[in-house]
Amino acid sequence: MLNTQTWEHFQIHPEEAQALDRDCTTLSRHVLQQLNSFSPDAQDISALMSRIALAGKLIARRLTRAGLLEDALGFTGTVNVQGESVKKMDIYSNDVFISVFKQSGLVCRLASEEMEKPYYIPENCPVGRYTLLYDPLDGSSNLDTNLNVGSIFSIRQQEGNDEDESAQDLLQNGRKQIGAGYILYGPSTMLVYSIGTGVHAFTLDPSLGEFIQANENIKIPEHGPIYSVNEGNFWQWDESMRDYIRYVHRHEGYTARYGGALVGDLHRILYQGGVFLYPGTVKKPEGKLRLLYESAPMAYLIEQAGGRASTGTEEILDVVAEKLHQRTPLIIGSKEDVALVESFIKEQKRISQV
Ligand code: AHM
Ligand code: MG
Repeated sequence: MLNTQTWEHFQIHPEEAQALDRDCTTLSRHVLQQLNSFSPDAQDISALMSRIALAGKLIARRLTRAGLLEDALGFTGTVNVQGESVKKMDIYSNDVFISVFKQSGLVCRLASEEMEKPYYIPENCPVGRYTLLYDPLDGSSNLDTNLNVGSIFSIRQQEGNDEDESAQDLLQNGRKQIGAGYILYGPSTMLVYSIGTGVHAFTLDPSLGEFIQANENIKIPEHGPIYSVNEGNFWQWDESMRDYIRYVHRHEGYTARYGGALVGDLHRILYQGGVFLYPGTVKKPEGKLRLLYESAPMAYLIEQAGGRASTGTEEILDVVAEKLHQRTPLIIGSKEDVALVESFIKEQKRISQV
């Protein structure tokens, strides 16, 4: 932000100068400021974030026109490694990330929810010693009705052999992440990221083609009114989850919000406070969300904003993945609300041990 002294250098009105200054706070400038350095590592992370932003712009551009294009929406007719039907936009978005990182010299390996095994970019190795993990289009079933979707990303330092297909080095806890964030494709496109120095949000200005700073150092409220969960799964939950939901039904001050896309649902909670839950169900005992591509990146971000993420019994960031596409129950959001959900889980455990 400009101080009065700096304004003196502008020939325009201070308010205009301030707006201009804000417009110039682009994502790449912000990343460099955060790292407080022009070292090669800082340059790499800044360039990496710019590439992620480019992926976001490409996906956003296609999404805004998808309904008008002949072949953009609908299913491909195939199923992914998780046994889920794949949408054409899932594949497009996955390919966008690969494409923007090819010949970038930044990322040696990409691991995505949509690919059984990591994708190596040999020409980037060993220069690019980072792995990017991502969910290219989270909540893509929302596309059927033109509702919000998102992309989730996580950056890790690569530790293993470049060509080791089992990617054993990724089977570590979420504290190994060096950055994470998401892109929300809503009424406007927003990119929210953290590289360990708080959580910062940017809005895409389509006229400039740049992500411009919207909020810096976002702090999630300690407690909030929102609970966000697919209540249609009530019959499939453990009794502790049902008890929690009964509790919010019977107390004043709660409001339900569930959009069916984690990025949008958590974005609202980041600003307004509350809790998002995707617990285990009868059909999916480990829940639906994937540890490495969804839960761990979101946990990293929410912790940076002062919130918490838990499986119900363990911090999400402490969970060591056993396999690449592992799922995990997720309770994430404001500290007090996550603790309240956990208290029901503890109580249920106590009762069952008596
Ligand atoms: P996806 O990555 O295959 O789109 O699945 C993840 C999405 C999340 O965005 C969302 O929170 C959840 O699935 C919704 O699941 P459900 O329809 O079971 O409520
Ligand atoms: Mg997803």
